[in-house]
Amino acid sequence: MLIKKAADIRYSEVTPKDIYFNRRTFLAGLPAAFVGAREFLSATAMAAAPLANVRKSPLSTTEKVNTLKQITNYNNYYEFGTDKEGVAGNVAKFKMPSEWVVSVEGEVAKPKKYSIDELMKIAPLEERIYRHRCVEAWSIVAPWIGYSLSELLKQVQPTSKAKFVAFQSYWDQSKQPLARKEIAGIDLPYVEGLRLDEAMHPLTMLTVGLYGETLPMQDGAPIRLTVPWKYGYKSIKSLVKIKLVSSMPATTWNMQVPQWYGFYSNVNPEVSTTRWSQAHERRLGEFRERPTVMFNGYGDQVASLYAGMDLKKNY
Ligand SMILES: Nc1nc2c(c(=O)[nH]1)N[C@H]1C(S)=C(S)[C@@H](COP(=O)(O)O)O[C@H]1N2
Ligand SMILES: [Mo]
Repeated sequence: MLIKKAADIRYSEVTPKDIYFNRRTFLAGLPAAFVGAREFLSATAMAAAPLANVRKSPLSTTEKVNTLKQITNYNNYYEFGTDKEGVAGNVAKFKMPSEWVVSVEGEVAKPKKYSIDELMKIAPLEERIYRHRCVEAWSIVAPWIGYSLSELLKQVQPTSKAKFVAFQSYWDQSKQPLARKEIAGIDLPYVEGLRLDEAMHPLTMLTVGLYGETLPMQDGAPIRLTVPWKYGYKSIKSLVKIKLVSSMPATTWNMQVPQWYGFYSNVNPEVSTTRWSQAHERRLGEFRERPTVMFNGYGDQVASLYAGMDLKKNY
């Protein structure tokens, strides 16, 4: 985030949105056994696997969706380099561990280490078309697949001491040679956090898929967080730990530049603490800027979480 400005976005050729529907038609033609009852080939396979029995969500926006090509070739994922257009190429060399485990722990009655197969079955999968707003003033609209994080948190039963949720990303320097502070410019592993009520909000999503298939590595495979009313850096990728805690946890960008990046990081056009003005944003693939909307347009659903709070102070 310290490297490139929004003006550096290269509007390279973009596949038509049709590719999505072509893929759909293609998937529809596959034998049932292959697509099968929420069949999930393997989180460890690099190739995207189709996800079946995905319901449409009423939480989706009807705005024009960005193409798969746009969403998977312009990424912030510093463990794989700081060049947004280079992440897609860098992940190709990465070999995911064959057993991916997400530990859900801390202030919970029932801590548990979940396999990806278990996580795929916590709740029915939904396609949710969300706006995503990066603090660098670019935005996308993406058809994520997953379910509300609250479904998982309910299973582990937070204790009365649980007030926040701390998240941690996968980090293994031997497999991610660019994931070093001297290159990434940030301390690793990447960590994030939410207040418990924010984490329990139905919009807060555990995301396992994109465009009908398992999540591409550059977008945070095999499982990530998606918090659509906050700046994109809150949506932490490739989760390995979810810990319920009693006090506000440390978060990566806040530790890095505290005067720029607060804990809450709600999208707010009136607060521009960073070197990017937050008043406007540019949707990937569009030329004209558009005004930024408070809470990224999710105010009706989330504003009540912050009743009585000074959002200029608590940025
Ligand atoms: N582990 C990890 N998660 C991360 C990041 C990162 O560098 N590492 N970047 C964040 C930022 S700044 C943004 S904008 C989003 C980008 O998600 P996308 O590449 O899927 O659009 O991921 C967020 N999650
Ligand atoms: Mo971002």
